[in-house]
Amino acid sequence: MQLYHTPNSPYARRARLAVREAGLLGRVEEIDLHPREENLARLLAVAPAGKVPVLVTDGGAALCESLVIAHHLDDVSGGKLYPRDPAARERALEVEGLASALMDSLFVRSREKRRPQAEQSPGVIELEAERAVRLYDALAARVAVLSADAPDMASLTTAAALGYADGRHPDDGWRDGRAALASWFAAIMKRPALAETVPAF
Ligand SMILES: N[C@@H](CCC(=O)N[C@@H](CS)C(=O)NCC(=O)O)C(=O)O
Repeated sequence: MQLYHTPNSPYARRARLAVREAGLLGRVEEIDLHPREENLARLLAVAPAGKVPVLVTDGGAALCESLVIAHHLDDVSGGKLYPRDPAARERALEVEGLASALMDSLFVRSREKRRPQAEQSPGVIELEAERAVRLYDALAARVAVLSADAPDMASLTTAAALGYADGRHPDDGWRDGRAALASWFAAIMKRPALAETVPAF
């Protein structure tokens, strides 16, 4: 398999974490497309959406969307990325959804803030900042579902989203008043998969 990524993309990090924690690193060639502008033609050759990550499977399918990629890697690994117990699986899916929504919100706000000043929408920035606060709180309230010892996609998506918050939105101060979430994040960051994929913002 081949995984097209860029080092600072939280979505690509989610997929790269999935590869590692599913024990599939030996079967996946990671292709770094940074700098993006120079490598756009290479990306578009496999991905009409023009977004990373993209996973080209052993069967030659080019999968876009990090969630789709995570599910395929779960299949390939024989179910290493999601709990099997139905109740635990539901809880994990709930948290993965929240973390995914946080990632989207942080990314939208970051992109908005990188536009020329005259094109920025203060309304969008404010809306997304408020959304992020709600989602930090929701994740903090579900910290019991997160694991640093045996992380599933709920934990890996949350770690990728919070790592992106550290890089792009440090002023959010997501650790403030969320000590248990901060402590879990510090613990999961010690795993090799997390350490190997730290973005360089
Ligand atoms: N929903 C997609 C989002 C992927 C995404 O937006 N990737 C960004 C990098 S962080 C990208 O490639 N953006 C390029 C663009 O918007 O043209 C996923 O989960 O994979």
